[in-house]
Amino acid sequence: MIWNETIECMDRRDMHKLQEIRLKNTVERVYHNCEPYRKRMQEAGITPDDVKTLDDITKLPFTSKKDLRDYYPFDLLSTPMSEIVRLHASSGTTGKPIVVGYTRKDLNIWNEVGARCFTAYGLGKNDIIQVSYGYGLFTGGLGAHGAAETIGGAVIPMSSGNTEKQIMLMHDFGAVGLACTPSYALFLADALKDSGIPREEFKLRVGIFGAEPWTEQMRLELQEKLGIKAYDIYGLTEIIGPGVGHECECQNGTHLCEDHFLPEIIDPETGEVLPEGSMGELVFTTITKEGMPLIRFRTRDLTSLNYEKCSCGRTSVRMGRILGRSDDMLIIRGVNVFPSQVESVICEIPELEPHYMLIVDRVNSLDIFEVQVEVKESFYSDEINRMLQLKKKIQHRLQGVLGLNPDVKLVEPRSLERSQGKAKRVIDKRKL
Ligand code: DLL
Repeated sequence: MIWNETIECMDRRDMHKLQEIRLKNTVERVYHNCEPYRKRMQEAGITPDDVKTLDDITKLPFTSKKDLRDYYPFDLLSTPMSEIVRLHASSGTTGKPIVVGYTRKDLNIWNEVGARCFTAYGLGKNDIIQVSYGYGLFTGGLGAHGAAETIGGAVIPMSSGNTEKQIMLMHDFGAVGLACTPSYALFLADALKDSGIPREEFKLRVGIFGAEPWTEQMRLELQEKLGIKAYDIYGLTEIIGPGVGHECECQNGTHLCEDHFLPEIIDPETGEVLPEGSMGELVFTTITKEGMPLIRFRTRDLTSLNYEKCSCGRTSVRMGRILGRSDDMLIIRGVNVFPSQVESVICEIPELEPHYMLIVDRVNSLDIFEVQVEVKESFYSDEINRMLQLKKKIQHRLQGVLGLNPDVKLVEPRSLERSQGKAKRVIDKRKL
C-alpha cells in the first residue's frame, strides 16, 4: 500500500523540478529570516540568486551538529516563536542538547511522512499500534504516535520501559504493530517468551524499528524471535524525527521522503559530493520546513543511495543500511571498526544471543579490544573445551571481517545490560 502515490511514485524528472523549486524557496527563507544563515552565505559570497538549479546546492555551506549547539537554543529558527507549536531536543554525549522547533505546518509534514512509513509496512486504520519508543523530548514516541494516528490506526502510547505491562497490553489489546528500537525489541522478545503466553495469542505482525543502527542479521533474528516482519524506520531530530525514511514490503533499502528532505552523499573528509552509489556521509537539506529549516546538514551517518526504481513501484531514492556514524567509528590499533560489523558476525553464529558489548582500552600504549557476547541458554555449559572451541570460532570470524583479533569473552545468557531505548554497546575507556 502507498500513502501518497503521486509523490512516492513520481517521475524522477518531475521530482527534480519539485525539489528545485522547494530548495530555492528554502534558501530565500533562511537568508531573509535567519541571521546565522545569512551571515554564512555572505561569508561564502553568495545570495539566494546564486541557487538556480539543484546542482547549485554545492555552493551552500554545510550545517553541523556543532552549529545547533552554538546557536542554542533558538537562534537557528527561521520563524518567530509565535509560530512554533512544539519543541523537541536531543542530548548528545556532551554539553547542551540540540533543540528543534516545529510550526503547525512542520507537524503536518511530519505526520504525512510518518503515514507514508506506516502504510508501507502494511498498517492501516484497522490496526492497533503499540508505540514503545520513549515519549518526551526524544522524537521517537510522539513521531510514531502522529504517524499511527494519521493512518487512522489505534495507538497505544506505551513509551519505553515497564516491560511486563508492555507484554500484557500487547496481548490483551491485540497490538499488530510494535514501534521501538531494535535492541528493545530483542528484550521484549525474551520477555514475551518468559511470559509463557503462547505466541498464537498475540496478533503482532509488524515491527517498526529504528533510532539506532541495526544489521540485516539482526532483522532475521528479530523476525524469527517475534514471528513478525521487521521494517526499518529512519530519522533524526534535526531533520524532523522518525519518518525521514522507511522500508517497504521489499525490505530492500530505506525509501527517503526526498520531496521534503533532499539527500546528498559526501566524502566525510573533503566534503566533496560523491558519485551516485558511493558510500559516504549522508547530508540533508530540508526543503519544506518552516520552523527550523536546515541547509546541507551533515548527519555523520555513513551509507549509500540507490536511485533505481523499487519493485514496490516507488521511485523515491533508497538508502542502504547505516553502517555506523563517522563519529562512532572506533579506530583500534589503527584499524577502523564499526560495531555493526561485529553485530553481523555475532548474529550469524547460532550458539550466540544477539547481545554484545565492545570494550576498548589502552594499556602501555597498546589498544586492548574485548568483545563480550552472550551464549545461548541451550548451548551454555561448564565444559571448558566446548566453550573454548566456540570462542575460537568467534575469534576466527571476527578476524576475517575486521582484520583484528579481539579477545572474546563468553558471558552467561542474560548477563549483559539490556536497553529500553538506544542500546549502548561500546565502552571506550581510552577516552575516559
Ligand atoms: O533516533 C529519531 C528516530 C526515532 C528514528 C525513532 C527512528 C525511530 P536522534 O535521537 O536524533 O533521532 O538520532 C538520530 O540515530 O543520525 C542515526 O545515527 C540513528 N538512527 C536513527 N534511525 C536509524 C536507523 C532519532 N533506522 C540518529 N538505522 C541518526 C540506523 C538510525 N541508524
